[in-house]
Amino acid sequence: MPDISTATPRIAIAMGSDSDLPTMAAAAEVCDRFEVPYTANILSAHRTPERMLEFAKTAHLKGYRVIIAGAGGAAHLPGMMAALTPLPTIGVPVQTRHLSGVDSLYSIVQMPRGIPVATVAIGNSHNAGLLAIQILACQQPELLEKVQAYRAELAEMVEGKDEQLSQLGYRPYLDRMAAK
Ligand code: RP5
Repeated sequence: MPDISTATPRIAIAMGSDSDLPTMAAAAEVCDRFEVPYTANILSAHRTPERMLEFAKTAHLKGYRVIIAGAGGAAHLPGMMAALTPLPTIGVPVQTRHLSGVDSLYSIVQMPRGIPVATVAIGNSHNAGLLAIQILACQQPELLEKVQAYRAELAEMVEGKDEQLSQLGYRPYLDRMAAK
């Protein structure tokens, strides 16, 4: 595995609070898997607006190519960062206790014309990570190959499950799933 610790981070993972970290960790895991350097920061649109502004305004100058921003509730972070950066911004609606993340989803997805946030499903920072990788892969043939390999792995996994289901029948398959 190449040493990515000294490489320029290309993906910025931002979150409004450390309480978002369990959700956002999957985006970091995807970056690790694809060996793409990234940073993870807590930047609140409401509690640290100046820090968030500075980070978003200068991100492209520091070598970042994509921003992933996750937040819950009022969830202004992705939209505000998108407003401040020319980089593509991917929004992750974080699940909330009272409204299950529908509040976060609506807040993040309903951007005005001109300032897009590519919004993934509630809690799905895994897909945010993959989308960020795919954006970078447009300029990096070796990364594109890794994306293809990942897709092939997914297909193989599903085909394996299908085979098992056909062999075992649905009840034993369900029992085996419950035992896991
Ligand atoms: C948002 O408020 C954060 O993104 C988080 O999802 C939510 C709650 O934050 P904490 O009160 O847990 O710090 O700004």
